Amino acid sequence: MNVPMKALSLSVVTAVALMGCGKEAPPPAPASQAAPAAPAATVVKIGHVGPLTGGIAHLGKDNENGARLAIDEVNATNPMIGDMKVKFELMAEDDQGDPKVGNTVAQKLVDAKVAGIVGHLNSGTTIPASAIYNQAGIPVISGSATNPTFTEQGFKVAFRVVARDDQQGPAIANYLLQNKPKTVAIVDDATAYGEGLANEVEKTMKAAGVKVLPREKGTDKTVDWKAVLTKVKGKSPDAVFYGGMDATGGPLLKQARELNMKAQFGFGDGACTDKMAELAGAAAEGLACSQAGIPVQAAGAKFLAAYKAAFNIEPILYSPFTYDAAKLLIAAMQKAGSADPAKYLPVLAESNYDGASGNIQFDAKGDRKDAEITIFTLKDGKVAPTAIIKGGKSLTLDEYAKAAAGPAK
Ligand code: ABU
Repeated sequence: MNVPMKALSLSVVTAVALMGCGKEAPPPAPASQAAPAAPAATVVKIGHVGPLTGGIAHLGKDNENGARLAIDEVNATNPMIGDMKVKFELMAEDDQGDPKVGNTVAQKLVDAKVAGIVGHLNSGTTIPASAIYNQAGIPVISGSATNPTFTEQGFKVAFRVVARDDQQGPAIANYLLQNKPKTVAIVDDATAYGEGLANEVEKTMKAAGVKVLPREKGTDKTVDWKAVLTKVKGKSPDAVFYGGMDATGGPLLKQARELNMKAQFGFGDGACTDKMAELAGAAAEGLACSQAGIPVQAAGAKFLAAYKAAFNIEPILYSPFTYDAAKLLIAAMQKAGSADPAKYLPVLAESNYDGASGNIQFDAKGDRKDAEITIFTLKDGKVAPTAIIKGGKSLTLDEYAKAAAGPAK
């Protein structure tokens, strides 16, 4: 369904002159003497959704920071859409990583007449919420949801700027296969992301002739993995893959080493952060993990410096991607000369944008063309990139930068 321009209800910013330092403001000048009012800016709302509470709130905040930085930067340029002066406003919402809350928040953003959405963080919230955005005709770009279903529903409004789990799963599985495991255990957190990624890893392992043990499961809140791990240890796997986020993966790895498990561990992007060392301590050393894009340290230098200056912390994982997602929405509106989703959506679909995470173009499904996958190992308490896979080639960080495939900004 298309949303007509007038339905966007773009409100007018009221300019408020701050009258000096605790002193009372002088009486207003008579209308005849007043300086001509500056042209008012029209507010264009952009939604961001991710978990801002719970175990992965740090990742939700990182994603939100990326979108906020993009919007603040654009606002500082006195942006225009066509001949209209605009101010972009971020409506940042917490979906707690819960699909039901995600749907409630999605409806809230639709009711607030946002022009576009960056989010959600989790595949399990993004997939159902995308049906609500699709119904309303509002574009949604996720900077982190990797489950293929998001862009397999035929929704013209759905886009992602990271790779998919049917690309990431084979990549991390093939990395683990280099050690020639004979038996592999796979554990997941029963979410759309964790289970879906685990399925992709299992497919690749089985195709390589590896014996895969019956699947073990937890939830996205499990922090006591002892029963699962004791069962797995009894079958002596050479490698263990976990599909889940860092808040649950950290305790899993710590408890595995406490049980003296020697297997090689491999995780996906949701658990491929420096938080692993914080949660698992020395047990995290040697972990192999993947991310569905370039490593954060390979993001554009301008972005990295601006993020640090704005938030006084380093970006964690997918903030370069949510930064790009917000800028993509805005660039499409400006190119289309309209914040009406029906008008700028076709322009967004044809984006050719050089962002902090590299060049972004979408395929017909809304997936990022030629998306990178990075393989990391955890060393000295940090996830360190060992290979960036692009276009079927495996590159070191230096080779990637030299190949001019890197971000332009
Ligand atoms: N891709 C990792 C975390 C987000 C998700 O897909 O659920």
